[in-house]
Formats: sequence, structure tokens, C-alpha cells
Amino acid sequence: QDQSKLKQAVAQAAVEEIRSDLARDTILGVGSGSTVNCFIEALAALRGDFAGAVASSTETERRLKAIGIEVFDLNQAGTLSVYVDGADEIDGDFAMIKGGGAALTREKIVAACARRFVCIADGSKHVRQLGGFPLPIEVIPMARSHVAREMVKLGFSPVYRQGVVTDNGNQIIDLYDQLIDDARDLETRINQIAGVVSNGLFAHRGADLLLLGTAEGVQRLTP
Ligand code: DER
Repeated sequence: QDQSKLKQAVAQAAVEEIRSDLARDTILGVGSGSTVNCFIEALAALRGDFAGAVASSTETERRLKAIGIEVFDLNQAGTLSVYVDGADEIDGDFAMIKGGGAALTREKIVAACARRFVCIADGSKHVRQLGGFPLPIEVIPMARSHVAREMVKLGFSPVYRQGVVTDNGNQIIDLYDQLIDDARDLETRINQIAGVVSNGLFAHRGADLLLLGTAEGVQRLTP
């Protein structure tokens, strides 16, 4: 099956997964990316069964509003019952690399406010070891060269993602050429570097459920 059918299958599975959690006052957390876009389309079927959503990007906010789902400010929403988002890679510990869509900082914030993180991904994202996909870091513009030099010391090849400004007005550096041995340690180490806003390793707080789209159907995997 082509990848878009796999994305639609996991999106539908996520709607089925959260259906029973929904109440009139429920506010969902919704991530970003093409798989999440399929989830938003599928979510239209549940419109009216829940209060609305907190979006992790302006693009997600636009798409939610386009299908009539109310979008809340996170500061009004409090703790969310569930956060649904994609990943660029997810490993056997349910740690992820995210940020391919440059929304990693807000995704990490909204995920931190949710009791459960449901990751939806096609099978190509499921890896034994993280790092095949370049690891994104969000940096304050003035710190970009400093952070790049620090990442070279850690053995990475940093590449400035030209022309991209995040929803927070910052820039992205992508880290190439190194597989990740200890994702939790590296997530912490990168965050210590002056000028780093956040990084795309979701290891300290990974997914609680993975809905994985494969040719054999959707696999429902838990840690
Ligand atoms: O940027 C992100 O973190 C997205 O969730 C990304 O990781 C998944 O995007 P995709 O569903 O388009 O592959």
C-alpha cells in the first residue's frame, strides 16, 4: 500500500483509539505533519463529541479551524487527556526524533501537558536506533553558529535549515552523520547549550502508544 493509505489507516485508528476518552469538555492535543493532517480530517467525524483542541503549530490550528473544531490557548486548556502526533523516527523504547516540520518546540510543550501521547506513523518511521533521520534543534538566531560549533564537538555535522523561521521566530539546525546511542542523555546535553530552545529528541517523554501503519494492517504497540 502506498504511504498515504498507511497514514490514513493510522489516522482512523487514532480516532477509534480516543473515541471512548472523549467527553463534552475534553480538549485534545494535536501535533503537526502529513500523518496528523489525515488524523484531523478523520477527527471531523467526532466533531461535537468534544470541546476542541490545542494545536502545536499555526498550520495545525488552521486545519482544525477549517473543519469547525474550536482551538484553545494552552494556558486555558490545562492538562490534556491525550496528545496525538507523528514522528520522523520512533524506536523500541518509544523515544522519537521529531521536528521534520519545524514545530518541535510547541509539539514538546503540548505533549508535556497531556496524560497520554499517541504516536501515529507509517512503518518506515519505526527504527532500531535513532539518528538515521537528521536531528532538528530550534535555536535563537544569534546563537546559531555557537550551537553549530558545540554540535561538531559532539560528533555531528550541523546544517542550518535555510529560509525556515519557526512559529516562535527562531531557526533550525539539523544534525547529520551520527546514530544516537543514549537518547535521554543527548536530549539533556543539547538542552544545556546556550542558545538552544529545544531539540527534536523526545526520549525523556516518549510516546505511550504507537499506532504503526504496515502492509499487514495497523499495529497497536505499547512500551
Ligand atoms: O515535525 C514533526 O515532528 C512531525 O510530527 C513529523 O515528525 C511527522 O511528519 P509526517 O507525518 O509528515 O511524516
